[in-house]
Amino acid sequence: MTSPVRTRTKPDNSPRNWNALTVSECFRKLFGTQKLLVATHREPVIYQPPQNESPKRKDQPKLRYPAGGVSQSLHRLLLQTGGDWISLQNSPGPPTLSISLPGFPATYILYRLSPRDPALEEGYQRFSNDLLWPLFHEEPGRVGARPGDFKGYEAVNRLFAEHIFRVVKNHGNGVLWIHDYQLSLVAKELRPLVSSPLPPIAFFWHIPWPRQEFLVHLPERRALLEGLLDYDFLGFQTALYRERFLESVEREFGEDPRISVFADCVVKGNRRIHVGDYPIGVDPGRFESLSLDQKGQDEARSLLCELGIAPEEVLLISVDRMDYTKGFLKRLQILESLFLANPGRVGKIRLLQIAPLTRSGHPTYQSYQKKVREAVSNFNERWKTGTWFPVVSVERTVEHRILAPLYRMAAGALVTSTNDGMNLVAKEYLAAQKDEGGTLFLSRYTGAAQGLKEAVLIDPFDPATSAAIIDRYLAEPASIRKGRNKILREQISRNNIFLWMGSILTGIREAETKGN
Ligand code: ADQ
Repeated sequence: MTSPVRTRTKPDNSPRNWNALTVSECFRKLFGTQKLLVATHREPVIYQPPQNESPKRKDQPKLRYPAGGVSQSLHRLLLQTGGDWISLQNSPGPPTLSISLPGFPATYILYRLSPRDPALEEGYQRFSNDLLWPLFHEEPGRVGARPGDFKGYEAVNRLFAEHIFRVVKNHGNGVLWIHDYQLSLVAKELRPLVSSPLPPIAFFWHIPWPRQEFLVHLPERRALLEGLLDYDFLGFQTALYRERFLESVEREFGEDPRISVFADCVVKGNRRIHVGDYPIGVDPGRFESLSLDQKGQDEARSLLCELGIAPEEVLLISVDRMDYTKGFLKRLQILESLFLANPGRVGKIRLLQIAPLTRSGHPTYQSYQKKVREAVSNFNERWKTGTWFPVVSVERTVEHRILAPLYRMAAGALVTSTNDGMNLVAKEYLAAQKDEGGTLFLSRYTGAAQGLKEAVLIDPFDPATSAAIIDRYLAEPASIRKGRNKILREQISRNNIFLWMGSILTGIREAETKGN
């Protein structure tokens, strides 16, 4: 097996400034009138059945859109290009929905899968969320899967593959784009079903790729890696994760003469699998204009008032699902260190923590969420003065039109993840800082920190130093903070979600050409 030095040059991803339109033009140029097929674990819409079913007045069902930035950008791409989307069904309604929006030229079909066997689905969920999620975030202590769960994981991946097979047969899609750790075996399950050549199958891994000493805790690691090598194109968030993945392939298949690892690909027999890093971004223009919208600002101010936060208080904001990888307890330790080191901050600086519950039917999450609530309540008890207390928690999703002005009003954003594939909140916060000097305090263990070199980095495992950094940088002159934001905002403007999509679509086409 060869193992050359893995240096690679980035392709020239012209045009320089990508936007929604250039991505759909890029798609047309590369794939003509062929359709895109996207597969994700979760759906891009939330279906609300009609409220009123009386024979006289029949309401229409409504579609709401979840807050996640990635699924909404892919959703808008499909509304431009047309295509198909396959997910597990997360809300009521029919098994197929035709999705269109005023102002968009195309319609796409959403296929909503429901595994027939609940035991297999439970195994799939456990393998994904109790094994892959903790191990790939390097938290082996939280692993809770059971032997046999892999069967469920394979079965649900097969269900996706069977459905994709039927759609591709009917629609002749030009490219298949599968997402994230729940669906790593779809290509492997799909290939045996098809005798004619398949369109290129791309896969994006949204979470970190761990160090080998954590991967070895996964008994099914070879099956997982083999599954990934059945894709034609593999994308990771950062060069570090790409490099670790290539190293895992070398370690696991070092003796296999059919497999060679190169800087930007793995060759397996007569197949070439492109492996690249494509840091995901946000739609900065959207966040900037939402942050400046008068109505949204008024609603954000009312929310602060409702929560008892006065306009003159220094506000720190954190926005994340209440997941253990987001470092909620470490965040409190940092605040504790801040108050101990600088008691003058008590009564003057507040943390607004917007933290919708996630996976809350799950015992690990139930106990983590209980712990976070207790820790916040004890912390508030310890540091309250009169009616003032330091941490305000909102355990629900806040719409982006209110969230963006809140980002703008906050003097700082605290991102305390102990491990995070990218972290889009960091980039959303910067996008909302037009002419503002709000400081992003970014955990060094995020993919975002690997790209945003000028950001103020903190270490959630070192609360005292992180607190000192926060204390110091909040006191910086506005001109310095604004100067830093200018540089960071230029970076997130260039490396936006559209560049991510455009680079991947271009990369898929290039990989296909090289592979033939
Ligand atoms: P997540 O772990 O979900 O994503 P993140 O990247 O921070 O994390 O994205 C969260 C998205 O949800 C953001 O768009 C944010 O605005 C939104 N969101 C979170 N809480 C919200 C709230 N209370 N109200 C409204 N919106 C809220 C996974 C990986 C990440 C990777 C992304 C994308 O774990 O590392 O960055 O995929 O690849």
